[in-house]
Amino acid sequence: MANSQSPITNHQSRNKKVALITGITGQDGSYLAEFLLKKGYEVHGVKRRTSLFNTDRIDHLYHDPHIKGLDLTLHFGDMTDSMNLTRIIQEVQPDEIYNLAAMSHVAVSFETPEYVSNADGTGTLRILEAVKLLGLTKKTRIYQASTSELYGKVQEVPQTETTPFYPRSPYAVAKMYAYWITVNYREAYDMFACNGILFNHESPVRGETFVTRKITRAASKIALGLQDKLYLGNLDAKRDWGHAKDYVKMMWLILQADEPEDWVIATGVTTPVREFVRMAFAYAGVELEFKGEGIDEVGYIKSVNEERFSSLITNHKLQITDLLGKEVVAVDPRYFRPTEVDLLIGDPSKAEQKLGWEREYKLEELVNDMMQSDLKLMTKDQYLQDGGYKTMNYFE
Ligand code: NAP
Ligand code: G4F
Repeated sequence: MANSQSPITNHQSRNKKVALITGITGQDGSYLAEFLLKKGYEVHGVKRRTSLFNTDRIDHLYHDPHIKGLDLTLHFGDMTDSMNLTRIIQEVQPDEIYNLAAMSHVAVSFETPEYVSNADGTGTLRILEAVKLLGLTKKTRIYQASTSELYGKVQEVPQTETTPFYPRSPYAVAKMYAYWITVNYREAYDMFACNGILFNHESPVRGETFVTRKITRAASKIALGLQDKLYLGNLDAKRDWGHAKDYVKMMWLILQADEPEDWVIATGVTTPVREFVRMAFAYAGVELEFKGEGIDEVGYIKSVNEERFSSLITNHKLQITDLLGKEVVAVDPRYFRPTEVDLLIGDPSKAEQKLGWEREYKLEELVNDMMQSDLKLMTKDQYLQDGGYKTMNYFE
């Protein structure tokens, strides 16, 4: 996709609901844009100026900007720029704002703490204050992308809307400010502003450095003979993983409720990272076993289901006998965090009862969706290599 264009705000004449999504180029932003366009919304998104195109996830939703009657319009912007955000909101006059933009990587937030507090914390204030200053408090409903990271060193199992917070990273602390400033504007100015406390959700377009995607990419490459080993950090951490497709629907439902409230969105099931690794390899017919402890723990290939493996990996470089016994997973302490969140498991009862929250994807289906997609992607790399082209190996 080329650069974004000046906004065309023709919604008043078209009688459509108008949504503004910050973070539209991210995992959730792309699924949400697709969902809202299907619902007949006029969708506007905020994207950052980048030196390379960063719109891969939404290119399929976009049309030539010179064609009139666009449903999707992109605006250059940044969560750290109040004037820019205020101008966009004034031009778009949204019925709904979904504030998804954030530096969302927990480990990276330890290295960029000041920036994270500005973009993820104060950035949320900028949105709320702009809506107030522009006199849109009665018109515009606001969804704030809050997170299960707020529970951090968990004070209760499972976590609910009333579980006390104990954030464990600069990211979580910034998101805690964003959570409370959203509650405060709701109470102070009678705004329809809500927090969705979403537990981890993943997909084939999950960022490559989050653990699930790192695993499904590596399992695919290892099966194809394009990578030797996957290095991970804490294999014992447990997460409540769902599919992003299911979760964006809840963002929308939260803004359609009768009253503005805060909601836990989770599956109620928790799984260790090690088990996710096992499930990813199992998709390709590869059975892993782990041995050793702590930083000496390794995962090796115990057996291969030849029929399954050969049906998926048609052009494998390695013989199945080469794979047996091979160590393919190891621990690298560089992926440990200064403070870790050991266990997350949400109780979604309130959303189930009051919003009718149902999930289409179970964990196994999520893993299968991601593996199917990454195997296809990596097979493309293999064809390129076989054709004499160079492909990059990213170290995630
Ligand atoms: P993501 O894939 O990392 O997307 C983040 C989006 O924010 C991207 O579009 C990114 O733009 C944009 N962004 C980052 N900094 C910005 C800035 N300063 N100004 C404007 N845009 C900026 O994250 P996600 O997984 O879709 O998550 C969406 C939101 O939900 C985030 O707020 C995240 O913290 C929160 N959340 C996520 C999960 C989860 O499991 N996925 C769970 C709970 C809460 P670029 O494309 O240019 O980088
Ligand atoms: O995939 P992760 O990086 O996700 P994390 O830290 O749970 O954060 C994600 O979910 C939050 C919701 O709870 C969001 F708010 C946030 O924006 C983000 O989307 O790590 C998951 C677990 C951690 O315990 C981590 O220590 O996996 C562990 N892990 C083990 N090895 C690793 C690795 N994580 C990463 N990224 N890379 C590893 O090599």
